[in-house]
Amino acid sequence: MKQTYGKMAAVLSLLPIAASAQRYNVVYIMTDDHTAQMMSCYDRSHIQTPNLDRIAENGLRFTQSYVANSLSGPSRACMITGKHSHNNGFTNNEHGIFDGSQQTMPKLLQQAGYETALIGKWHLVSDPTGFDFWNIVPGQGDYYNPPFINMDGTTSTEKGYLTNIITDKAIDWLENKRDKEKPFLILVHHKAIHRDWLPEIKYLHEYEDQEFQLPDTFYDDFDGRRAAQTQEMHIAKDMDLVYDTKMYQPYEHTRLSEHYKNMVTRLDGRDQLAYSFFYDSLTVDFLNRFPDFHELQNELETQKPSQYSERARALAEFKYQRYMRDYAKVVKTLDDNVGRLLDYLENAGLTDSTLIVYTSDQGFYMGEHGWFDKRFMYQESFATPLVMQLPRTLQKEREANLHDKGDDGLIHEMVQNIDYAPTFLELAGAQVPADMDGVSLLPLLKGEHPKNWRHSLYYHYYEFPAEHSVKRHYGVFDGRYKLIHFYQDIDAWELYDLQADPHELHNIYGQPGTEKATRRMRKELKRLQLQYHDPILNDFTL
Ligand code: SGN
Ligand code: CA
Repeated sequence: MKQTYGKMAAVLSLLPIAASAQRYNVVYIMTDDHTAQMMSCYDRSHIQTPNLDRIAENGLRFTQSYVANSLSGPSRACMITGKHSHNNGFTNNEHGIFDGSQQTMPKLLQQAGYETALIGKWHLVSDPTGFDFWNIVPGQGDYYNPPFINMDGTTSTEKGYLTNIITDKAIDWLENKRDKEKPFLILVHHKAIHRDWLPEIKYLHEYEDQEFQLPDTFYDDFDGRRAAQTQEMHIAKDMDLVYDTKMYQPYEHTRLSEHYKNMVTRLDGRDQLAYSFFYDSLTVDFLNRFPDFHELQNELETQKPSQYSERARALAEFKYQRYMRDYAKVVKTLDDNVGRLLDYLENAGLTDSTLIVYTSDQGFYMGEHGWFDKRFMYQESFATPLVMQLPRTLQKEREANLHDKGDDGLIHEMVQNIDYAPTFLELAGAQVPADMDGVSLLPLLKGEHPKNWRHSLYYHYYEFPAEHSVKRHYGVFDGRYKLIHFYQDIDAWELYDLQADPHELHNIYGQPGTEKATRRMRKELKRLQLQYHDPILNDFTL
């Protein structure tokens, strides 16, 4: 009898947690192109991001967080469906229209009694479905005085800087628009830190005294990596002097100078003056320093990086510093705004019952290999930052689980953006559909280390031919070895041992001594393609 009572007490003591689990809210903040190298809880070498770090300090930081396809639209589609690109149908930005009639996590949460909202960048072409409220920017959105598409199909232009406006709208929905009787999911999707890194006017002068450290691989020649040799995302070679580095001269036309003018002239008179005053004076310095910039740029475009002359290197490094400074400014406004949203959630008494997630749609290159942009399965763009602040009861459950071991707030298991949907569903007490490719992260959040956790990740990138010229590829990563196959107009295999070669400079595929690792990784790749039903399997015999 005593024993039975003990068991009952144990069951009863679980009830409040189970019941409250039904009501957890989710605030999901996703930026665009924000990479771990520019977030101080991941990497302290460049800038400080105190508010983003606050989420990790109060909660968790994932050290092995990856995307399934390193590009905006596809990444968003993976996140919202919990499925790899070939299973949700949105494989690339250029030809896709997201099929909004399919099963999605927000729809399933609605069915579970949640109120759902989406604010900011959507980028999936069709109108959002599964949201009680949405207010999105068209396409990539604009940083200055941005237009928004409303649910009735009308467009309104808002005054101000996009990152601030998205946060205002998110807070307004949380405070005034939602049904406070219901648990909620809000997706706060920023355009920041997307190209061409236009700063908020008040931060124009930030980071101007900082010299950013050049990555060791800045002058990489891509030996042994055929697909990397033909990319067009090189700071020295491809970055537009006007559009990207903002060295604007009225009579100097570049491929993207008109595009640039259209963006900057969105600013109101006084702000436009402040903007022009700032960048014009930098342009004057630039012209004094590089009167021969046409010839130097020509050298950057035609020579191997390791062969650049000293003057050409100076121009390449000038472009790098401009890029880093402007990117850092855009992060600064973002960090402020995440802080503002966290303060709101705290003051509104919502943190106890809310999971707060911060991530990006993919990582980005900050000069590693000489690059900007993303797309490749190499670490900087395959990985994406992921930090979470847990609802109080869940945090307590975690602490109880980790009681003897201590909690360093780090999760080292391999996770992927297809896992968010199952996680939010399980957190809501809803059924996770069997056809989702991702798995719920809830056990990891609770401090468990499931023995059968995945030991490898699958990746597939499709957007070629397209801007930046990154060839199609798929691959597998097991935490140490990475096997990649570039295909379509190329047939090139790459294998890296990240333990020996963390910067992925030495493609060891086909080299003596790698036979065993290659066999194992090819087998694993095939296993994942079968598991996820990737039709590419029919095109290649592995
Ligand atoms: C735009 C950018 C590209 C970028 C893609 C995809 N060019 O086309 O540099 O790779 O978006 O980015 S721009 O001239 O318009 O700035 S994504 O994050 O949306 O996938
Ligand atoms: Ca992006």
